[in-house]
Amino acid sequence: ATNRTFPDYFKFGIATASYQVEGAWNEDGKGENIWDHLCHTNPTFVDNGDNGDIACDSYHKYKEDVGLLKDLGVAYYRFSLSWSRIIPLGLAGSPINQAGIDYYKNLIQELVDNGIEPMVTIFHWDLPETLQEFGGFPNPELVEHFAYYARVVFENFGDSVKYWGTFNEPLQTCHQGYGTGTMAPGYKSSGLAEYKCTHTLIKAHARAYHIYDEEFRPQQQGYVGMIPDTMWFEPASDSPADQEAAERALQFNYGWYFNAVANGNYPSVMIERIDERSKQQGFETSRLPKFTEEEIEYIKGTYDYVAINAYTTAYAQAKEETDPSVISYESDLNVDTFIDETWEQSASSWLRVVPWGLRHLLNWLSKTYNHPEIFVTENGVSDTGGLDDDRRIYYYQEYLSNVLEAILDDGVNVTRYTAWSLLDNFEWARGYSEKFGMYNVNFANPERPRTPKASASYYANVIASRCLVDTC
Ligand code: GCO
Repeated sequence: ATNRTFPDYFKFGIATASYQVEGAWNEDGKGENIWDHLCHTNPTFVDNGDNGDIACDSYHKYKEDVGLLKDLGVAYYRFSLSWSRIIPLGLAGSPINQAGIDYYKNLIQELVDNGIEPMVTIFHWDLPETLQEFGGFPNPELVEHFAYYARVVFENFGDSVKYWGTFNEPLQTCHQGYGTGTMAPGYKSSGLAEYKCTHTLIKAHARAYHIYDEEFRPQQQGYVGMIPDTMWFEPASDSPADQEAAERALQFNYGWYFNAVANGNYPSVMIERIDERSKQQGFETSRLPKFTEEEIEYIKGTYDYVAINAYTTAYAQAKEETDPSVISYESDLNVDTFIDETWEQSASSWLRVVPWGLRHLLNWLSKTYNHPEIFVTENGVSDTGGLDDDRRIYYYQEYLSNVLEAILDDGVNVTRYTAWSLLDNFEWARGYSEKFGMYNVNFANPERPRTPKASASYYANVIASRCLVDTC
């Protein structure tokens, strides 16, 4: 790792998400969400039949969590709001749950009192179940429901919250939620419903951005963005075909969302390929929905910062065109990916440790979106447990070193870094088996005690010294 130091303006934070840590799934008027529903009705979906009913119990232990944040010395805490805790039915115009509002007001106040800035994700996957019964994100009416929710949260929390993220990893919401069916609501419709999902979601994002702009920004003076994710795709060779394949993979993963936010529309490579394949498949209109000119104008530029959740890397290689009879997102993209077996494996099948990938990705973002301010909104690694998490320390040290090199050597304007995660927590379909926390949580104990791992003191040191090694 480099022995240079992070600039003074650079901020370190750490993240969690409502369903993964809060618990209290049916307390104080909270409505059911799609993860509650999935865990309760289909327990084999999640490893060990785990669920988020209690999770880390952060709903009751938020003061203790803020104490841990204080120990780390982070500048900010990125957490998400549970839609159905605030609006139990999720529907526009439906009742607001004051106890839910109060919970987040208390958490925010506790943060502010401790000098920690709240950075709030409005939606991190826990859609109110009622909205799923209306079809979920593939239903365009969700734009209105989300707009109602966004207005409620800006109104209630916007005096203290200056950094907002509308949607966390929308790729996973749409691709895994409605494409592969590997995340709630577990709906499988690859190459079909997932495109409709994204269409709604982008309009909902733009709507929330404009609501903020028009009704809240003048007094609240904050920043609103979307929080998409991608892995880095490294061309398998320097052949033009492999380079194109890698770029196409980035566009289908990140550009699907952020090209829309930045430029108002899907990446042209997606439009061309999906239009063409849809035609070959006999569809009357493309499987990729179209934005009108007016919508393009409305969506374009709806961000105040560029965010990236990134964990890992794969090689991307060109491949023969897939038979047009196959309708799927994967064949619309049509890229082979593979990894280097020597890359260290984490406890998550999809996560190999490839520190240089993050530097390449930050450079790609900077170049592709015109040298914006960039926040790393998630980065971290899983293991199977234990307090001596030296591989996690190694991960943070090397990934942060690449962030610093991107800043100092490549001139990329990265101003924030957010570790995932504060606590071991509910890792979606993997339940509690994959641990991402800097603090261990004993899930066998109803008190859910937290214990710092070695990585917590490493990160606290980095934050205090702005340095990754002993010798800055
Ligand atoms: C996200 C992430 C987190 C995961 C983390 C490790 O959507 O922000 O999926 O919720 O826990 O990425 O997989």
